[in-house]
Amino acid sequence: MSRLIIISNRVSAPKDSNSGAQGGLAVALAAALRENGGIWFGWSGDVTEEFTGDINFQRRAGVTAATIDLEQQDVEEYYNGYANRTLWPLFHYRIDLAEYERGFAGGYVRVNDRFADTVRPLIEPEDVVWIQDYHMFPLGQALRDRGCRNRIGFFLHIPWPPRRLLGTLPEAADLVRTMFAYDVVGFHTEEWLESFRDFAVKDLGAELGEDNTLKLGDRTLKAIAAPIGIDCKEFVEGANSPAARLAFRQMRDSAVGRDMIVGVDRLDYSKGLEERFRGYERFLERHPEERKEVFLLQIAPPSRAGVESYQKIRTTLEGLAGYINGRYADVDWVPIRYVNQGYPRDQLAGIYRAARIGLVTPLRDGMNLVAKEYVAAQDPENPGVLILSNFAGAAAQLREGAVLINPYSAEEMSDAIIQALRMERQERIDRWRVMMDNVEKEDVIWWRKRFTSVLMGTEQETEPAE
Ligand code: ADQ
Repeated sequence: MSRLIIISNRVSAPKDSNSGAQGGLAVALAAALRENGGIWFGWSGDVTEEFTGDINFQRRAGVTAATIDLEQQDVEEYYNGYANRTLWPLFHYRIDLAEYERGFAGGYVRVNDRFADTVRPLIEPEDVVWIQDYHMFPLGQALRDRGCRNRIGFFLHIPWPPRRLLGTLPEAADLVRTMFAYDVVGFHTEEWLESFRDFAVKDLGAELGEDNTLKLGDRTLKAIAAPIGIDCKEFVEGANSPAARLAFRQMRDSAVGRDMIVGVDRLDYSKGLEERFRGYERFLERHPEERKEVFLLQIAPPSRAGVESYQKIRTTLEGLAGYINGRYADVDWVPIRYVNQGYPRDQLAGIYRAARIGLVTPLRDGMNLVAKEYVAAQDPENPGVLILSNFAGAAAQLREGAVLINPYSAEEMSDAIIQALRMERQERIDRWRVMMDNVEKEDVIWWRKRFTSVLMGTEQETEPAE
């Protein structure tokens, strides 16, 4: 069996094999590494004065983690810059926030070259390489340029934008051309895959073959849709753990008979938090009779604080939560509990379970695992209702059971909240069951196997570098 080399911006190999703190993706990738053997390579998260390329190896819970430090300028141009100020907003359809700077683009290529230089000597001829996410689009090509003939796959965790949007990026054609270094390219949904195919065919002149194979020059890649799931079994167990039961009881006690609506998101403009608050406000305005009967718990730990648009969204939300609370709160009731910290996963599961409604309303999201976690945490006898944005990748799998909305419409959000609050228990159970069937079946292990089986089954001769 081939060893697996996983490469991602950050390495989150679990500290111990039972650690649930990491989330499904890290657990699934670590499990793949334990099964196949191999290495998880990436940035340590630390900054060094001058780049040395020294690799720090650590053995963590049966997984070998190999990390390198980057220079401050690398972090500014590659991570805060091209990844999070250029690609992230663009790929989430926010070209108004996307910054196109040659300095960022240059830093991005430089850091990908640094990754390639350092990881290349670790790759043995029979290894299979699996690269994760938008920080690393050109890494496959950089490895090919260094004579790497291994099978290489790439998985994108965020949406792929429509071709006309992508076309606004000055480096778009080059970036997509480099992706033909991969043997397999994976997306969460058919929609993201179609947009990629569209660009490759119409803008680069790639030839579309059977089964979403795309040929450009002497390279052929296979594009697949492989929706990521959660570690459902672990999450259900977590939801029944003592920590979850305690969190559940505490939430129920503090709710004093009121229905709780919960939102859990990284503090990111793509998650539609401003629109969510406005939709909830519309609900309070339209339904005065419900005012003291419900409250919204919004958990939003800050992320990417080094990027200005994230500082702005944080300020906006603080203002909006304060405004809504000021306008509607009473001495014995606050409409929004706005919390900026993270919680251990078991506790989170208890909180999800105590919520009558899970409000997951991103404006754009590759998948959205919170939607699936909310479903997995529910009490099968008395489940809550998932209100889900039509623009989350998760909507493709959960559309039958969720109440789907357009998150840009405050009225739709308000109507969905009232529909969910009034929904009979039997309808809630029926809707939950169809969603849970999917969350159980297409879990994170299923996702990982789907991707790696296609990747490992792909045979392709690559000409050695000149
Ligand atoms: P994210 O944008 O980070 O991931 P998401 O899929 O929702 O979005 O995952 C967030 C994770 O963080 C969840 O597991 C959630 O439980 C956890 N989390 C959030 N807030 C938390 C808190 N306060 N305390 C503890 N845990 C918290 C990117 C893409 C997504 C895609 C994933 C995986 O943007 O679209 O689903 O990768 O591919």
